[in-house]
Amino acid sequence: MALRLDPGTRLVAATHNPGKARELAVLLGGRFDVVSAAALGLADPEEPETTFAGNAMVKARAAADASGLIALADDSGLCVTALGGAPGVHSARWAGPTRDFAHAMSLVERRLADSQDDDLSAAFVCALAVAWPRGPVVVAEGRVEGALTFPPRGIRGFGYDPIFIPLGGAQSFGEMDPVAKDAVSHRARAFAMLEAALV
Ligand code: ITT
Repeated sequence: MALRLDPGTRLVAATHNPGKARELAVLLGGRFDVVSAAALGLADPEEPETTFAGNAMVKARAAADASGLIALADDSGLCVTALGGAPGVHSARWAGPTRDFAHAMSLVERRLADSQDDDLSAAFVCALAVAWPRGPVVVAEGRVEGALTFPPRGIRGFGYDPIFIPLGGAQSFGEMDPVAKDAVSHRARAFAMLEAALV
């Protein structure tokens, strides 16, 4: 089987996160026939792994096998240097069952204060995996370095975007135009690597 994605291929975007789904749709650029996990009624699988790549592969595998379609999954998060890489693969969990990111961002601020470390460096990491039904899976990881800022700035984007300023930038991801975020984001970098691996 050729590990390539021909234009027009039917794909399931295996995420239940609307912010990610929006960004993935832009990256896929209308080149594929994309159906959402929600539209297919796919379950939100457990994320048992300790790495972004491991979890992305689990999510893609589950969606591909359940739907019979090629699946694209994303596992991502914010890694804070002074917190030993937390929240990392637990980034969604820090927002609790109601996905309250105002709470998650203040938790990051409190944990930083507790650490008494003034290092504000952090990175967003994204692993994207493509799985073929009962077939192979390909994964790629992208990363963007930056620094945290408090209080949160901006209302664009999603999740932890308002507290993250990419290296060399002046605006937080929450303030940046979505096109500008896409030009440097962990998700866009993972996507470029995935495309390179698939053609
Ligand atoms: P799916 O598993 O259904 O894709 P999820 O939100 O549970 O959705 P993750 O387990 O990968 O996905 O959680 C990653 C969290 O990290 C996500 O909920 C965001 O809050 C945060 N995150 C990832 N990428 C981000 C980005 O580009 N901007 C802001 N926050 C981001």
